[in-house]
Amino acid sequence: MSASPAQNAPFELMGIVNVTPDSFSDGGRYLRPESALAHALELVGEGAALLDVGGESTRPGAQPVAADEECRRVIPVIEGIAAAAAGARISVDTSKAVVAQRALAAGATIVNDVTALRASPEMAELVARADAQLCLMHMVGTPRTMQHDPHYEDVVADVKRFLEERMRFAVAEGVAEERIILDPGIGFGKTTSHNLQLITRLGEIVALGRPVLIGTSRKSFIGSITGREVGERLAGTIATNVLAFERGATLFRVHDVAPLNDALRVAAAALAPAR
Ligand code: HH2
Repeated sequence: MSASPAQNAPFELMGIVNVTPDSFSDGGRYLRPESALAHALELVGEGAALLDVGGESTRPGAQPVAADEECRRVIPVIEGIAAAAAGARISVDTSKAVVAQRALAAGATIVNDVTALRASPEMAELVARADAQLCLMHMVGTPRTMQHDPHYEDVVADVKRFLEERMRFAVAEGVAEERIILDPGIGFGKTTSHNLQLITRLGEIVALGRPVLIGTSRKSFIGSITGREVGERLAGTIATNVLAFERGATLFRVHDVAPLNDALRVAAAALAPAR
């Protein structure tokens, strides 16, 4: 039985489509456009309302990829998903305006910029002109440096202040506030304790008034708690996403769509009387 998104579900699943040789959990698996497309359509069948297509790994220590190569990886996949009209919205996971521009022309409607508009000066204007949705994520430094002894006064307050400032910047550049999604950036320049504090106190980020997206899927803090390898972190992924949902997140960026769809539907049903 295939699992479609529940009607009026209070959450949406964003299926991860990594068209990269080096992503931390599925690098190299979907490098051919045909396999990435088949995987994307499978995720829609499992209940993904959004697909996040990325051509550059952001794992700790990852090397940057040239824009041409990133386009070569993601554009055929975005075109394929759009042509299949599978019913999922397409997000492009990029911090380069040229890649975002081509992705939007190919059928994407969301730009997921892990640098929150700090990498490409033209990105804000491009998003504004296209009236695309924009995900602003918190990260300290760059993927190459972010895990070098991350330190915060109060991680939740610092992340909240950063997201507030980035949202103000985006709006000043012409992006409609209603188009903005916020993401605390789990694993991006954070220790296990920082990640756990962000999940537990996620309500403080939700209080900023925009939809909150969370990406814990298979990340290393789950491994550091459970001792599990990357392919064995589904249970930890479910636990963290259910907690984030209970605290007000509505968008969940995950590799394993079907089990997360079940888990969040049950959590939503259980919490419905209290909401
Ligand atoms: N995490 C990853 C990549 N992009 N975007 C948002 N908004 N939030 C996240 O938490 C997030 C993200 C890292 O995960 P993954 O894509 O699986 O790995 P890699 O960056 O190695 O491709």
